[in-house]
Amino acid sequence: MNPNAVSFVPRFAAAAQTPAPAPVKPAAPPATAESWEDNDDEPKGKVEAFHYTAAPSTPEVPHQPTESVFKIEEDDFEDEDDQEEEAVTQEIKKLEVKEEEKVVEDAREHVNLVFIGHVDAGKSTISGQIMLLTGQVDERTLQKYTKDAKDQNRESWVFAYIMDTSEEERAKGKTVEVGRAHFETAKKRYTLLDAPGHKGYVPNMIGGASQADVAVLVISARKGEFETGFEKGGQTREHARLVKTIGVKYLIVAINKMDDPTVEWSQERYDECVSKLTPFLKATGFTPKKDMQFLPMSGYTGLNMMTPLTKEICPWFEGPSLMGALDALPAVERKVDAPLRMPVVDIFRNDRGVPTLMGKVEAGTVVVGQTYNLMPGKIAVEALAIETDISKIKTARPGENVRIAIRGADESNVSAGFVLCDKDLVPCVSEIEAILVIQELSKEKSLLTAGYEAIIHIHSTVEDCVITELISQVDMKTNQESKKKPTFVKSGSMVRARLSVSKPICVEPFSVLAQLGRFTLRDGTKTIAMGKVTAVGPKKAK
Ligand SMILES: Nc1nc2c(ncn2[C@@H]2O[C@H](COP(=O)(O)OP(=O)(O)OP(=O)(O)O)[C@@H](O)[C@H]2O)c(=O)[nH]1
Ligand SMILES: [Mg+2]
Repeated sequence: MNPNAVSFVPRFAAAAQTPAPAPVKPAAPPATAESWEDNDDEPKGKVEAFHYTAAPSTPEVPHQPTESVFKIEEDDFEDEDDQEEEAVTQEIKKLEVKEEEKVVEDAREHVNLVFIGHVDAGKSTISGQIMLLTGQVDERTLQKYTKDAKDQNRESWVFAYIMDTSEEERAKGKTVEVGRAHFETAKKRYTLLDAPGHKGYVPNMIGGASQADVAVLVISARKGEFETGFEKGGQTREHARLVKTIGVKYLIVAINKMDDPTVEWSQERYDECVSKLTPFLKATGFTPKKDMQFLPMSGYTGLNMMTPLTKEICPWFEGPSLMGALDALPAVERKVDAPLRMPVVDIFRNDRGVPTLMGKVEAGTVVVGQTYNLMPGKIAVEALAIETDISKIKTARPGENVRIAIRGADESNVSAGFVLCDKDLVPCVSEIEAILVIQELSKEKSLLTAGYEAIIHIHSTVEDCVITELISQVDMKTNQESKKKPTFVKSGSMVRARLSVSKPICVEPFSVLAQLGRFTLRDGTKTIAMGKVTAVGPKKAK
């Protein structure tokens, strides 16, 4: 995701709401000729932003924490030019005084939700609609977006404009950076991540998905679009495989655009999509009813998003609305008592100039006032204050997406990919052993051999790597490993291999902590393999 992305707060003060009834909207939006192009033109611009090995000292888009809890009155700082240390000390004092009164602990589960799927399936429209239906976009803002969309000849993208805020995204009608927002229901709190569907932005998509617990795979039921997005290539398959590898626990498959004139809530079309998708998703590792469910919906009209469908609209569907399905998911299992692991997605200065880490706690807890270590380098840092998208908290538990103001490090010595730990340090290595599931190799490099160079994406780290050894071929069905070392492997096979990374990275074996032990390998614009770390560090002598 874009580490510099501004949190979505069009109207911060909006009260948390229980789902509102879906608004009555005009009929289906006009389909424009360009609405379904998965252009081959390689997208330019912000895709590079994902390679955040070096965090920019001055973010292009200043980060705007939602109502900052680190706010201090102006006269607290008599001399603005004073040493940074002094400013930080003042900050801490202030924080200590106000700590008790401002802390808001919320017992509701926090869930990280990512919208994935082929380009133009409707991910941003659904995300924007959620913001609207949870009362976070006021009428005036919507009117402005309606006008902007009309001016750019993209009337039907009005809800997508709520999430797609950059000029590039609006001009193209495509998400580039992962959009981020927060919403709540009576039962849960959600961080929403709106991933781009275009194949050129897969690295950005991986960044967002790597923080998610639950994914909503958005499928367009519109005539021709389901076919392009799933049957004839498209990003549907790659996204589904990616989220499974990355550690997403539940998949909701939203068959979207059911209102479209080519669909008109047809049960036949819905069943066709479901029956074609099911075998593929099962093969990917999702089991219907257990960790996967389908539902029909329309992001554009808001139908079946917050409240279940009425019989007048759709007499044949008995299931829940999107929000009903999300709220009913079992609580995500969290490793509260495990050693602390929080991969750093970004480090920036908050509005008072205090270095602040952004990331998701994957295991363990972070408590204000305690000292921790940032790896690599074992840099000791103190957690001065913690805030989520909506409130200040004292303890961040696994699953929380937080910003932590720290003392002891800053953007000069810490960047994305570092991991915040307690005394129990995360392994930091330049060699790993892993099981790789080979995806689609290119025509030019159709055989994967020792010496293959790729880019590894693991939690918030992106690094160059090389496959140094193929150890054994693994049978996909039986998991049996060959005794003989393979000299090469092809697309669709599974192999145990050793990898060497250009710089030490923080990883855990998959069996210890899945989130720090799953990765993807990319080569150019392709995801060539997905992997699970089986051992860390140099090869052990036998
Ligand atoms: N009829 C109809 N059109 C929809 C619906 N949802 C989205 N669309 C249209 O589909 C087009 C693409 O919508 P987006 O929300 O930008 O799609 P996306 O999946 O975010 O696309 P990328 O970000 O490029 O991957 C727009 O013209 C939307 O109006 C829907 O439920 N019904
Ligand atoms: Mg989008």
